[in-house]
Amino acid sequence: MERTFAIVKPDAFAAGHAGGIIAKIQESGLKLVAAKSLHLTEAQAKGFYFVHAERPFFGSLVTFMTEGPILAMVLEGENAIKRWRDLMGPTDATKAPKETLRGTYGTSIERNATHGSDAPETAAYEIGFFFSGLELA
Ligand code: 3AN
Repeated sequence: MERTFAIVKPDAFAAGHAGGIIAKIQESGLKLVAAKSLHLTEAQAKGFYFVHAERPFFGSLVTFMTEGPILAMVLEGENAIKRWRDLMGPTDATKAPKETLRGTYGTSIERNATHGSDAPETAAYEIGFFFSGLELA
């Protein structure tokens, strides 16, 4: 069993797609372990994306991620990290296959509807950033 961290980003949340994305998660067999909606502050978004701090798109990414509420989730299942990334599709929504979440709900490389951890270490960091042990019991 593996856990991964997922976000419905501000673009998809504002457009009312959180329900559709949760439905896809459940159809895929991944278990929704925990979920919460919140509106990130600038400091929180910078902390979450600290690995990208030196990238040219960092400021724009932080502005996007703080423009409105998000849905933060923990998903569980065999190979959950890869399965969720396969459901999302590639980072650039304009190149994502239509049947993927980013292909369906995203509009650009930045406004790409969803986030997913890319490795067990990042999943552990990201889950711990948003959820306490009590919320994951
Ligand atoms: P992924 O979310 O697919 O793992 P990362 O971790 O490389 O992709 O990038 C984190 C986030 O930064 C992406 N989800 C996207 O919103 C944004 N991003 C990545 N690359 C670019 C880029 N070249 N221009 C603008 N935003 C980007």
